Amino acid sequence: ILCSYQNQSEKIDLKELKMKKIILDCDPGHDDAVAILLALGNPEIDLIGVTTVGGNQSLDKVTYNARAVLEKAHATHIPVYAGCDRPILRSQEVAASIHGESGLDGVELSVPTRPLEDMHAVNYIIKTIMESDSQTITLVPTGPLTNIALACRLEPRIVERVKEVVLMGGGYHRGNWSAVAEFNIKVDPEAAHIVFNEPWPLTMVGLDLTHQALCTPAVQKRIEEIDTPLAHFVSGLMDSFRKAYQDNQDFQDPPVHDPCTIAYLIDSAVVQTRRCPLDVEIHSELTLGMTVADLRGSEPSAKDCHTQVATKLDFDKFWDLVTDAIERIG
Ligand code: PIR
Ligand code: CA
Repeated sequence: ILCSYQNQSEKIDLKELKMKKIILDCDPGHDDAVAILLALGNPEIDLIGVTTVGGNQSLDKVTYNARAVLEKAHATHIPVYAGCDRPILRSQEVAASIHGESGLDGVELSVPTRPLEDMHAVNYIIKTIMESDSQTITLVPTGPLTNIALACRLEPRIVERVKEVVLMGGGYHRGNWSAVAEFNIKVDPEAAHIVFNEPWPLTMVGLDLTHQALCTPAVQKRIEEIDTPLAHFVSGLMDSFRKAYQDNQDFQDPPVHDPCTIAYLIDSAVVQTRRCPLDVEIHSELTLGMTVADLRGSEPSAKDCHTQVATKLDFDKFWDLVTDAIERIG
């Protein structure tokens, strides 16, 4: 009996070891909310903490939203840390035209029962990375990069300890907040410049990829058929996200950007990538916040190049992961 108990606990340890430990740094945001749910509901991912940053809406609003989404998903064990309330240099610009006044317009939010943690997100990120084994923590930013940039400056040793950074932001062929710049990068380009230029392994899951993650009516029907309060909550989010994208971005169906980062971490076959040098434009007015990818020549090796861009999404596999996560959470 003792022996089988030991084996069982060893198995549990092995399973936990296999799970990817992530900190999700977000600004919910309709698609950030789906990223939280995919991270919670997938067995490969160990969501150890959620940090928030002013972005889609003010810091107070997106922090409340993160807690409300966790509450809705019965995940009050996940700690939430509030971070920076504005960009490093520039004045704040929110995406109310897309996410509304609340940041999660269109649904009724659960009242969070778990209090907000009493530590700044930047300090939490540093403390967690410095106290964990090296190469065990993955950072997943899905908002402006203010917290991550400041963490690098406050404790530069985190850079070589982080396993990898998988972020939603940028794009190599178009923008959504200007012709060439994507919102998360455009609103705090200096922060993005810092994060892209640190030598850690970095995957840019940009608009080239996320514009393939459309929540079509067929996809939304699948979500509704799960028929739990959480599934109807997600469907409600998608209704208002669709309306905003039709009214403001000339899309029929909304692209659900942020969970693509998590999908890549769960199964790298869902998101194809291409290694290439990347940098962020911070000097020009016309192209401010543009993520410039050098796609010339043959693909460099990981040894020669620490950055890569996401190129192609496996649409069916992606939505299988999202619906499976919503189902598992219940
Ligand atoms: C901002 C967003 C989404 C759409 C627009 N038009 C603006 C938010 C999303 O939360 C995502 O992280 C990223 N920023 C996409 O630009
Ligand atoms: Ca976001």
